[in-house]
Amino acid sequence: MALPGEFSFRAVRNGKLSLAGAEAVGQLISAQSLFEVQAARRNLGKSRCQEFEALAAKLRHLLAQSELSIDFIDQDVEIISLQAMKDEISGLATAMERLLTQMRAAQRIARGLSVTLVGAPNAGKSTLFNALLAEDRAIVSPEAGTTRDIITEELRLGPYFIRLADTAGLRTGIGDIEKEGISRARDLAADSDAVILVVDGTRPLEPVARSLRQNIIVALNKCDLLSPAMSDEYVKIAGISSEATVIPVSAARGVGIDALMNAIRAMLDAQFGSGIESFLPTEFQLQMLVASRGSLAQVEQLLNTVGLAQPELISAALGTSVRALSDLVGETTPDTVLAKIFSEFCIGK
Ligand SMILES: Nc1nc2c(ncn2[C@@H]2O[C@H](COP(=O)(O)OP(=O)(O)OP(=O)(O)O)[C@@H](O)[C@H]2O)c(=O)[nH]1
Ligand SMILES: [Mg+2]
Repeated sequence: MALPGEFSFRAVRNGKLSLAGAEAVGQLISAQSLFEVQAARRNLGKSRCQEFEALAAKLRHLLAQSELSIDFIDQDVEIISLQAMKDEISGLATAMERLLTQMRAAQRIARGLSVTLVGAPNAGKSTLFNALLAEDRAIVSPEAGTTRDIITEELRLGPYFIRLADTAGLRTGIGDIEKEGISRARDLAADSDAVILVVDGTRPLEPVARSLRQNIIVALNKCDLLSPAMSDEYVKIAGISSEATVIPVSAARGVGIDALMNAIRAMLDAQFGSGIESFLPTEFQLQMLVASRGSLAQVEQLLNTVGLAQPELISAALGTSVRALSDLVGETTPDTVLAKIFSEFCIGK
């Protein structure tokens, strides 16, 4: 019987497939969303590794300069000036940081983002939840305290897969079950990538709903019962931050739902947009880039403290940085790492 990932492993061993390509095959097999499928397909393309290879090439060039400085240390020849070295390194560090940000954002998108509806009881959270899903999912009633448990459903929004959550209405002075629901709602809101504060525009804002952190979109609900002037007035009186995006909606009538969707999309784009077209790294690949960046930080520190006086230390750190990148693209990956990568594949493949 074939071992896990044996065929991809043979392809890599025989130079038919790059290691990054094999990782992309693995990502494709385990993909759970369209985003992951698309990212894995992009990763399969050869060009995806070029960014890392270009970085590695620049690092190798600097390493060569540093090695030359060791050979000529007794003679008074300057191979590369301190300033030139510093500039090169800081350029590379910036490029790596940018890649890291994009790759982390891509990982977050792949895992799915969370958007949570919170607000006072009866504000219309469950009605809005149903309207966003275009499905009669959560129970809606005129009774305050209808929703207790957190209800989640998946929702597709452009490139994002979202776990949309409906929660218990936030209020004080109630029974134990509802209290537990409220505490869960608060915890979830604190961990969410975007929070929608649903407020009932016909009632004063509950103070308990004000103490939420940033990343908030205010859905000013029941606007079917309000004139536009009343909506504006509400925002002022309720003391909603002028920085918050306020979208008037009528969850019951389906008004303003598209505008709300667009606001959510914009909030997610601001945080994760850089990951949409990015290289989606495996955990190993991300670790290698972090390691490479870490060694570069050591080089920066050396340059800032002893300058070029100890080129052998600079060479060592540059060497470590290059090796991490080579591991990332699979030029020099040790057998233990290979075994680990392929063990996560299904039999054969
Ligand atoms: N007029 C009007 N009524 C609405 C609107 N949205 C919700 N309602 C009504 O408001 C009441 C409460 O709605 P729910 O969606 O159950 O409110 P909730 O925020 O989930 O309430 P809890 O789960 O108790 O915290 C229901 O009677 C809804 O029909 C709206 O846009 N306009
Ligand atoms: Mg509810």
